[in-house]
Amino acid sequence: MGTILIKNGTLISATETYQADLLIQEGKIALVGQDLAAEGARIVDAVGKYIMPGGIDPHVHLDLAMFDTVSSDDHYTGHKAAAFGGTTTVMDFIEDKDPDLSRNVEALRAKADPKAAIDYSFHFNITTFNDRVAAQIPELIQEGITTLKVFTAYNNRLRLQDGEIFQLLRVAAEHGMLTMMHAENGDVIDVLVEEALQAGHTEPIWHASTRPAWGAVEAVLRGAALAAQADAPLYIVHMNTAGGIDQLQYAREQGVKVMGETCPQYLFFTEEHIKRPDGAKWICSPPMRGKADNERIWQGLADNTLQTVGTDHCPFFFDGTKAINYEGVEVKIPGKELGQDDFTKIPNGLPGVADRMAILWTEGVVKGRLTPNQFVAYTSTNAAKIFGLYPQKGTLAPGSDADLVIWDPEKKLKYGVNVAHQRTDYNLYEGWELQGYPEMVFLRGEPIVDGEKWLGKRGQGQFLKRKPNAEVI
Ligand code: DUC
Ligand code: ZN
Ligand code: ZN
Repeated sequence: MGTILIKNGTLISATETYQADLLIQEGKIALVGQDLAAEGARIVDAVGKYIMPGGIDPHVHLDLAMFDTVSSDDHYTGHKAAAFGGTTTVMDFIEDKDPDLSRNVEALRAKADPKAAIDYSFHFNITTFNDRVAAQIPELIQEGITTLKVFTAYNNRLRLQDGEIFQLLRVAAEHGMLTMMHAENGDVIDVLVEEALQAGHTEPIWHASTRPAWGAVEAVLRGAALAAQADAPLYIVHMNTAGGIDQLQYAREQGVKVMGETCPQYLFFTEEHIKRPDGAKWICSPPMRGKADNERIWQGLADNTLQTVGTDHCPFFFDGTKAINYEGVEVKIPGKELGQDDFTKIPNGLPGVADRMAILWTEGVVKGRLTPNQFVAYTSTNAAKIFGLYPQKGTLAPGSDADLVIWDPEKKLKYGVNVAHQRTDYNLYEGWELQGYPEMVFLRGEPIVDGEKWLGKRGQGQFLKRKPNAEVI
């Protein structure tokens, strides 16, 4: 493994910005300092460029079966897309289909390990809770899995009852594990969906109308209250409402160990997008809301009420009847058209893993809503801390994995489906003018992206065994 010396760049961490050289040896950051020299090293000149820790996206769904299809990025294509966008670690979710929990881990690893092109790990969805499950939860730590996800929606499928969530929070906390929550009100959603279908409503907007914002607001507070009563940490995924951020802020002010993630789609889009003729492109759960929600979520990032920006990357084709070319092969995967006559059949999810960093940089940093240090905290460092990967990941310190991005802050481009490497036929940010983009991306010291060139390989990504007792920030 080569020695690489990155000269004259500006390093950006979650707290500081400073000029330094950075030496990479054996896949790790060996030294950070002034005027470094290393015999035989490959020199990369980063004058005028920023060096940041590789992005960590704590929330993606690759190769996820949904309705009569599957999310269209798998553990190779999704990893490659992530890498081009500056992300070097992703975390997706294991389903608990087999009552022997470890068999589910084996099954997903068997699919993902040969394909993985960046480092990755899994959270574990707990959709059935009983004594047998409770007894197996601590065993997941040996597999390197320290995070459990629960749902307050999707009745009779994924949802746990409040009492079950309370018990799970306690079991998790006892073993230093973190519980994550999808916060919506499953009971209300079921009633409204039934009524909408009875009334013959078919359009995409009914997806949003049947999942009212208040359900998320109430469920965020419910989650925080359960966490407080269980004396357990909780991480609320994909926060989409102003009221939810208010509840998060309130609970944190009361000392509850609750943390929040939002996703770029909740910063930019509203129900108006879902009303467009191609509105199915914006269908995900929870849905986009209004402009006031966008603004409150930005505010939650600006004032550090929120902790991370993930993506919930779960792409589908807009028109899965037509093939696209991916790495020279024609690929066609059923997508949003499945729901053209019934909003409940639109596969839920959006592309985003490739878009996250560049969009957040232009809209957040360039437009003055976030500092560059907050950008690093939200896209990398905080996730490393919360999910037990710090300081191996998420920082540019000596001894850390040399996962980093050389970022060109001057690069201007028109973004869209032809720029992002996501395996789908559309991009939510089509035509957006961006400033700032990854120039080179390194995974454990290996360049995997160099400008337009893909240097990564299937199987190069490592499964990360995460540690329990991670920070609550
Ligand atoms: N929401 C989506 O839209 N898709 C996948 C899972 C989720 O929570
Ligand atoms: Zn969810
Ligand atoms: Zn999700």
